[in-house]
This record gives sequence, structure tokens and C-alpha cells, in this order.
Amino acid sequence: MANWVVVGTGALGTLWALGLQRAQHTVQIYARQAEGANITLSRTYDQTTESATFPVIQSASEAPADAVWLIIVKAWQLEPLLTDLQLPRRQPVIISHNGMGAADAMLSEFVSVYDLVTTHGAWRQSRTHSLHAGLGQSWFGLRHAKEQEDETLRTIPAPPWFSDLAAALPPLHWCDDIELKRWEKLAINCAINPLATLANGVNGVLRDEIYAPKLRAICEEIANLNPKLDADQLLTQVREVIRNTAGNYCSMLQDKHAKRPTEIDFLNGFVCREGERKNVATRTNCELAEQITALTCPQ
Ligand code: KPL
Repeated sequence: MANWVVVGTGALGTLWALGLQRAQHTVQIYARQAEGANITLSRTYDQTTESATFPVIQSASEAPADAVWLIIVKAWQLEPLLTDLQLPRRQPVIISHNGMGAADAMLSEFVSVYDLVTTHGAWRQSRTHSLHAGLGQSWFGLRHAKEQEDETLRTIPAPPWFSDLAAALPPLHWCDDIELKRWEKLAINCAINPLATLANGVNGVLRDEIYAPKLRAICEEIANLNPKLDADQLLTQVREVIRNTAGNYCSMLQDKHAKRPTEIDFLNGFVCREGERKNVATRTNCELAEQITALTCPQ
């Protein structure tokens, strides 16, 4: 049994913290600006509410040396957070956020970085309460160093504490090629988040046929950037997530309403930059990045 530190008590961080505590693990919450020594978090799923109280730590030195750090913050929060935390580079860290490219240089200094990719739909009804609006699934794997990306992937055994995490919020799949899952999730977020935000509605609005050409174009452009991806398969995954999280307000729309920065730069913005770098057309993604930036950061 591992000791866990959860960083980030947003909608999804809350679900994982509650799940780990429910499975009898020791869970601390890291919160730099905590208001007290404890925090009570709760979630509602299918009209049932559960809650639990966690000890709060304000510095990494308060965590056990063997703790596993589960960091579920917004992509743009990651770099300042890692700078603040100053974790020893040997500490295993698990990273979960939407999009690609966040704090890559810093994370490359760590010995073992794991990525957690999830399609659960949840939104924060208050600072400490999460509404688990749509069941999804999650994938977990060791991030590969850049130079290994194109090599045949080795089969890597899951760490001993993988089962703790898998029991906390099932289903969680161990994945040898987590980078591929990150790209698939990138496509899901690039398709759903900006369109649902512009529509100012729940993810389910995207079932309307008027969105079909845009959803397809987004997936095709992303598939053209990565030879491992297939546009039709991406579109099928996007439609499945829209169906399963139909009643959820996507994180970008929640960010917009809360007047927080969005993750657009790490989503369609990342795709747009990759397109330029690889000389691949990504017009639809670039346009969406511009539209969301204009909507959320008015000049
Ligand atoms: O990841 C999400 C998000 O809102 O950021 C999805 C899966 C699209 C659920 O809303």
C-alpha cells in the first residue's frame, strides 16, 4: 500500500482522492494556499453523495518520502506548481491534465513520470464538491523519453501501487503506449471542448448533425499529424465520449464561466503549432484556437 499525495482538488482530483481514501489508503492533499489543516471533499454520482476529510500539506517536505504524487491540475498550472514543489527527481509523479506540451522540459528531469488519461466527465459544483456527471475510463502508463518515441515500445510492468489507483476509480487500464492514448484524448478534447464552449452548452449538444463536419475535420487534421492515429477511429471515440458525458459541462466551458485561463493553448493551439512545425494543414484547429482565445481573453 502506497502513501498518496493528491495535488489539485478540481472535479477530477476530488474523484481520485475520494476513491483512494475509500480503498483505505493514506491520502494527503497538497494545497499551497490551504485555509485549514484538513479539507472535506465530496462527490455526487447518480444522486448518491459521498464525502471524506483529508489532511492538508502545504509543502512537499510534509509528505512521506515514499509518497506517490498524483498531480491533477490544469495544463497551464503544471510548470509553476513543479517549480514550487521542488520534488526530488527520483519521486514517482503521475500527471493528468488535458492537452500536450505542459512542462515537458521539467518533467524530462524526473526518473519516472506516469501519465493518467481519463474520459470521466465531472464538474465542480462548488470549491469542494464534484458532480460526477459521466462515467468514463482511464489509461495509465509510463511516459517515454522523447528519443524512445519512435522505437518499438517495450512492455513495461505496472508499478506495485497501480492496483491502488485502479481500485480508486475503475476502469483503469495499464497501457504500454500511453503517448498514443494522450493523442487520442487530445483529439477528444480538441473536438469537444472548444465546440461545446462556443455553443455554451453541455457536451450532448454536439450530437446535433450541424457539428458533424467540424468534428470530422478536427479528427482528420490530428490524425494527419501522427501516423499511429486513424481519423475514423478518433471520430468514433469522440462520439462515444459525447454520448457518455452528454450531461457534462466540459472543463473549458467551466473555466470560461469561472474566468480562469483555458487549456486551449495545450489543445487546438498545440495542434496548430504542430501543424506549422510538420507542415501539415490544421486550419480547423487553428481557427478554433483563435475563436476561443478571442472569447476568453477579450482585448
Ligand atoms: O475531458 C473532458 C473535459 O471536459 O475536459 C471531457 C472528457 C470532454 C468531459 O467533459
